[in-house]
Amino acid sequence: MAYFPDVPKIVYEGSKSRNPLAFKHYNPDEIIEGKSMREHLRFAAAYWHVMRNSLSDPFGGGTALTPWDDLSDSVDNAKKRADVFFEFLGKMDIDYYCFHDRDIAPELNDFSKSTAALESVVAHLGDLQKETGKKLLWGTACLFSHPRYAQGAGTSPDAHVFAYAAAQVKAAMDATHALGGLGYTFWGGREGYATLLNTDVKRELDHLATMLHMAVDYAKKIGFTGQFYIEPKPREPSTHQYDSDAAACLNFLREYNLLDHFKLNLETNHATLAGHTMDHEVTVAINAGALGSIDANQGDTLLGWDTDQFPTDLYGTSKVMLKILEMGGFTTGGLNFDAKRRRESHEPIDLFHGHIGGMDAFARGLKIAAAVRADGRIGDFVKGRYASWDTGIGADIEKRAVDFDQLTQWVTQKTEPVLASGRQEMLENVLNDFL
Ligand code: XLS
Ligand code: NI
Ligand code: NI
Repeated sequence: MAYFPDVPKIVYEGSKSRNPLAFKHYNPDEIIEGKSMREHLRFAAAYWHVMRNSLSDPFGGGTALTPWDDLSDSVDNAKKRADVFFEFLGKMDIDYYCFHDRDIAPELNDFSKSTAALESVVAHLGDLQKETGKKLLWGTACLFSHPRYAQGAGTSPDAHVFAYAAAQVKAAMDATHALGGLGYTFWGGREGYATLLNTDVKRELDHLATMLHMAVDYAKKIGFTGQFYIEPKPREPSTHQYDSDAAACLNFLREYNLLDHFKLNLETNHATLAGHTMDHEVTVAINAGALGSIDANQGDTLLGWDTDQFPTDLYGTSKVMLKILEMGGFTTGGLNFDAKRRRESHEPIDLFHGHIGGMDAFARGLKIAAAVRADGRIGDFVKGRYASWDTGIGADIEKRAVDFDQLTQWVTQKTEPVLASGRQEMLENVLNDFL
C-alpha cells in the first residue's frame, strides 16, 4: 500500500540536481574521516511530529492533511499510522525513529486499557522493524499532555500522580526494550513550577531523582541495557523547568548519584531558549563525557518559543558536527529530527521536503567540519593560544606544583603580561572559507 504515491525513494543526486525530492549533499555511503555519512549522522525521525502533529497553534486548529488517519483512538488506526510511518522512513532512507508511548498508541483514560493498546501497537512495530531493518533510537513516556500531569509527573505534589507516572514509565520502558531501543529519554516538560508560592522545590527534585533511580533499577531487572538520557529545556510548558540546560542537568545527576546511568539528549531550540548556542551545550556535555544524542532542529530568532523548525543553518550544523567529530562520533545516539513543518506547509509531501533539508544541512555540516579539521588552521590556533601552559610556569600550575606564594614571587620578577590577539575575525573568515 502506498500512502505517499507521488514520492519516490529519495536518493543522492549531487549538488547540481534541481530535483526537490533528492539529496544534494547527503550521500549515505560517502566516506568521511573513515566512516560513511550514514554512520556519522545516524538520522532518526520523530513519530510525534511526522504522524501526530496536526500543526495547530494557540490561535488555530490543525491544518495537516493526513488522509490515512480516521482520527479515532482505535488500535487499528494506530497500527495503520505505523504502516504509514514506516513507508515514510523507507522512502526517506532514515534508519532510526523515536517515539512517546502516546504517539504510537492511544491514551484511553484507563491505565490498563492504555497499556494493552500500547502492547498491541508495539507488537506491530516489532513486525515492521523486522521487515524493514529500521531501529528504535529511543523511546519515552508522554508525561505532560494529559491533565493528570498538569502539575508535574515525577515532581507532582500528588503521590498518586507520581505512582501513575512511574507505572507509565515502566510500560514505556517495556515497549522500548521489546523493540530493541538503543536508549530511553526523560524530557521533563512539566517537571518544574509556575510559582514558588506553592512549590517545595527540594522535595520535588528528590522525587524526580527517585523516579530516575527506579527507572535504573527497573532496567537492571528486565535486562534493558540501552542508554538513559535527560533532555534539558528551560521553559515551555513549565514557567521554570528543573532540567533547564546541560549544566543544570549534569549538576542534578551528580547530586543524586545518577551520572553513571544518564547522558544528555540535547535539542538545538532548547539550547537557544536557555540563552546558549547549541555548540555551547554540546561542549558542556562532551566535557562531562555525557553527550548522548541530539534532537536536531532550530528556532526562529524573532520568536521566543520552541518553534521546532527543520535545521537549515549551516553555521549551526557545522559547529555541532565539529564537536561531534572531536568527540569521536555518536555511540548509542544520533540526530533525531525533533522538527515540524510550518502550519502553512500542510501537505504530506512537506514532510519529505523538511527532512531532506535537515539531512542535507547536517551532511554539509559534516563535510564542512571534516574540511576544517583537515585544514588544521583553527585547531592549530587554539592549540597555540594555550601554549604558555605547556611548559614553564603554566605547566607547573597545571601540575599544581606551585602555590600562591611561589606565583607571587614569580610575578614580582616579571614585567606586565603581553596578551596575544584572540583573532576571532580571522578565525570566522577561515570557517567561512569552507562554507
Ligand atoms: C519538547 C521536547 C520533546 C522531547 C521528547 O520540547 O523536545 O519533544 O524531545 O519528549
Ligand atoms: Ni526534543
Ligand atoms: Ni523541543
